[in-house]
Amino acid sequence: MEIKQSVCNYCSLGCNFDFYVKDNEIKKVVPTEGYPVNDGFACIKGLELDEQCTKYGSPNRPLIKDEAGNFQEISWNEAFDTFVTKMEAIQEEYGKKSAAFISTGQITTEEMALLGHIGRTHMGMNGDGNTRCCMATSVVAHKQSFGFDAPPYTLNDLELSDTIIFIGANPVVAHPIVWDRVKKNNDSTVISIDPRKSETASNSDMWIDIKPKTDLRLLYTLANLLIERDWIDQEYIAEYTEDFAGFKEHVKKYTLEDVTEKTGISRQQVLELAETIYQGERVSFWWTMGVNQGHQAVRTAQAIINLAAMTGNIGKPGTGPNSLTGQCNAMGSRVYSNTAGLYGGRSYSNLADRKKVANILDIDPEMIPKKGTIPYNEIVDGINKGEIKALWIIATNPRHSWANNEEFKRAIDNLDFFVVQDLYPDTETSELCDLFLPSVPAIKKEGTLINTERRVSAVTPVLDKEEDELSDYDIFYGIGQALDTTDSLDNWKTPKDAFELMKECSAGMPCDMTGIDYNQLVGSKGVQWPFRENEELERDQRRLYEDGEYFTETGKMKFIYEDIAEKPELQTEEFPYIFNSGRGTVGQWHTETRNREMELVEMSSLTEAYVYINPKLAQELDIKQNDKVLISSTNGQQREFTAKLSDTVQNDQLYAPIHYIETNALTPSVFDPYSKEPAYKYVCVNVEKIAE
Ligand SMILES: Nc1nc2c(c(=O)[nH]1)N[C@H]1C(S)=C(S)[C@@H](COP(=O)(O)OP(=O)(O)OC[C@H]3O[C@@H](n4cnc5c(=O)[nH]c(N)nc54)[C@H](O)[C@@H]3O)O[C@H]1N2
Ligand SMILES: Nc1nc2c(c(=O)[nH]1)N[C@H]1C(S)=C(S)[C@@H](COP(=O)(O)OP(=O)(O)OC[C@H]3O[C@@H](n4cnc5c(=O)[nH]c(N)nc54)[C@H](O)[C@@H]3O)O[C@H]1N2
Ligand code: SF4
Ligand SMILES: [Mo]
Repeated sequence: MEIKQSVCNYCSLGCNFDFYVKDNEIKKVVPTEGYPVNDGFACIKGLELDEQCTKYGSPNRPLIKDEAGNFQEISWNEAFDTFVTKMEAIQEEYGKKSAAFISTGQITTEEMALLGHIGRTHMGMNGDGNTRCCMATSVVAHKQSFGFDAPPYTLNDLELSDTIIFIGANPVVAHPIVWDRVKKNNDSTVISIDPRKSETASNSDMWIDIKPKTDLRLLYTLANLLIERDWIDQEYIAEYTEDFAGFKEHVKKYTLEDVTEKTGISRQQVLELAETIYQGERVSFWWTMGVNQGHQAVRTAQAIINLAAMTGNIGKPGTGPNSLTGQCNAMGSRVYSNTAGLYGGRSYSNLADRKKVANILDIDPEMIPKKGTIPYNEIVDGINKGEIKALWIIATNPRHSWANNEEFKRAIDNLDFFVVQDLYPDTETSELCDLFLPSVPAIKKEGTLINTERRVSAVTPVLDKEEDELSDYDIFYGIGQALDTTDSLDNWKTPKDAFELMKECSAGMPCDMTGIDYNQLVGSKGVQWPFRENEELERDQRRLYEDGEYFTETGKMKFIYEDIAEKPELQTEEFPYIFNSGRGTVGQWHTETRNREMELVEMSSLTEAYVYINPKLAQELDIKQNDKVLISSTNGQQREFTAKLSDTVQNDQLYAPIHYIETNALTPSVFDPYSKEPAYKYVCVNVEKIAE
């Protein structure tokens, strides 16, 4: 039996597994011992990677819709020709920007890079990723505060911390290995800031039951308290940061006076929290979607960064303002997808960067766009305004997952040509397309993924592809070859070629990976960037900013702050409750196209959309366990849910898992002004029992 080590392509932890393979069949999946992320542990999703595409998989060949609306199989060459002919005709008539793509954080770095090359450089499209729904806030926060989108930590910091503060993060469900590592750390105080008594809050030492979307006020109040009491690291501030004086002045107005009224947290608790941060020797802050998905999300993320920096909790073991990523290759998409930024974290607007990349790719610099893509929401708006006529979706299911998802359906109905590239032809999005391009799952792919702590890990083809099966890489390459272009794509022939190009683009940048040997990555412990050519790898856990050097022009971390904005809407008599949404259970993954293949998850998950309601509220509304309720949102939509009574949600709030299409029917089209990330987690609704 052959043992092949590869990486899990669900969440951003990037656990490694040993796949035992015989006669092109996976016999056993075992978490890799000694791998720095998961060291012999894993969650149910990774353990069932062998189930991928066994029950529902795709046809090997592409599908095209006939006049009657039924899919018909065609050859790959026909599919590539159709793709290119239709896209080029539309672009000819309406301009290059009348075609767009929306991609993902769930394909390999090499695939992302090639897609960026084909879609943006060659075809001149706009193209964004579903990472806009997820990480865009952290990206902007990092760029502005640190000068580069580089999350500072290594996961080992969880074990080295004496005070671990989760903000809008539920790792018990969403990042199980993070929680495992918290449990390994016996000497820490764990705090969870969440409006809901999430699985993580329930298992923490302290639950801060904050009112939804008031984190910024809490964080500014904490900063003010720490400054007033001189519980800060003056030396660090003076040496390594800039504009602390402005920040100090700014937070003066955020006092204990009205903190309880505004955030729902008692003064005593706020004080206790400030004291805990002060007394902690190694304090780490970990945030995810409860922060990133909000109407003032970037500033909230930066308030966390400010708090960590002013208390000297950055660049040292067990510290950090640490944003956890979501999807397996969110980090790859952030630096190598050629969408919002140019390869290697470079800038489209910088002529020297464009020339450098053109030189590496051996193309005319004029081919490289001079600015980043328009964001996801503007692509959807552009379709609805009739400016964008063709859309290509890769490895995401936006008919289900996009905020206010009926808007997305409306957009699809407006398109002249709609292409979906997925594992399955029956996702909510795939079934609406004109042309379906099937890819094999990651167990048949080659390339790399970059995890939440910047660790590059090898995707090894565990199984061989069957006849006519193509990976996303092969599909992009096929489209590239069908294009009428002078670029032969000769330097992009294989995933390894793409990796070598990206390595060159990364040279001298904070995400430098010129020291990584593609072949040696297989079966290794992975490598965190930066890792420069000729550098010795002394440790397999490395963090950034250990020397206090940031990537800003001044080399200092910037304090960034702003007045607190009005909430986009307030609870009214008509819409008195706040509708929050997020992950349901460990086994469930987003729109559930993949985890429906997993028997254990299928058996244990509910098939119908459900919502958590506080028992007291339920009683007031005469709602009993498992009653059907109708939820009406301020966005004009109403959907039916099954009521689950639970005191984990507060009396004026509801919580719905995102794994059911009903949830995003109700979410708003509200975005952070800087990151354009949807504010999924806050919308005002009403709920009523549906008469039997
Ligand atoms: N099992 C499983 N794991 C996953 C995923 C999955 O689908 N299933 N998806 C992956 C992806 S892509 C991502 S991005 C991550 C997401 O990981 P998380 O962000 O940890 O997950 P969520 O459940 O979206 O949200 C976290 C918490 O934010 C809270 N929250 C809501 N509003 C606020 C607020 O105003 N303030 C604060 N402080 N908290 C708030 C919610 O109540 C929720 O408990 O998970 C990854 N892991
Ligand atoms: N209300 C609410 N909505 C949310 C969120 C929330 O917290 N609240 N969270 C948001 C977040 S953080 C995220 S990341 C998004 C996720 O939203 P989506 O990206 O829409 O969710 P997935 O179900 O992961 O969709 C991935 C698709 O890619 C396909 N796929 C998987 N692997 C491959 C591959 O190798 N190649 C190809 N071509 N296809 C593949 C799968 O079959 C699936 O259809 O949801 C967002 N939506
Ligand atoms: S924790 Fe994340 S990376 Fe690890 S096995 Fe589970 S889904 Fe995969
Ligand atoms: Mo995400």
